[in-house]
Amino acid sequence: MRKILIPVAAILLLTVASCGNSKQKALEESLKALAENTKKEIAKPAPENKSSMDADYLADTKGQWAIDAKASSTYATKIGKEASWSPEQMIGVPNVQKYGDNGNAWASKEQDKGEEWVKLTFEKEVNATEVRIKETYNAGAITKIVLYDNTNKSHVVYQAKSETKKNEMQYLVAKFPKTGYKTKMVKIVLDSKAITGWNEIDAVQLVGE
Ligand SMILES: [Ca+2]
Repeated sequence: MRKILIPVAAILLLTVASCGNSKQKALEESLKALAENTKKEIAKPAPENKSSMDADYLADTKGQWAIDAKASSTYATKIGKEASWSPEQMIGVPNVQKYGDNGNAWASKEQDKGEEWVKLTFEKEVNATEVRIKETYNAGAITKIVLYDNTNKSHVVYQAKSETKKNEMQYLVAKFPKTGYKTKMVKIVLDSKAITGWNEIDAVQLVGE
């Protein structure tokens, strides 16, 4: 918008210079209005900021964020919480606020190798009703969610074809009837080949009581 306004202002200035005094005041006022509009444009917050998408989930007393994380592979070159793109980047509350490649999220070693998985552990065992996965880059590659009960038996609670590639942040929310078993471990399977580019995950929440 600013780029358009500046040439318009320049034309108006030239007009003012070649005009008689009678029209000058009106033109000066137009220029003033243009300048004010420009300020308003600049003052607008960035439209990409979608941090509010986390608010309801952060407030959910039945939701837990992961306390431990593992993955089939990682783009991280070092081990642990401090390493960008490590599995540990999925631990805790979401901390990626804008769509894009971000070291505060997990990324696999290769972009489009094929099947990848991540495994999250939560503090408290619950009868689960929902899993929420915050995808922050090249979203849509998740094909399966598996819960493990306290005998380590696996239960598939979500299975789907990968979605269409999304160039925006999203939560994949899988809802299912309350499990008859207790769980505190979630495995997420991704078809990284189906959605080109790194399919990054910022945080995972397990819902239940
Ligand atoms: Ca994160």
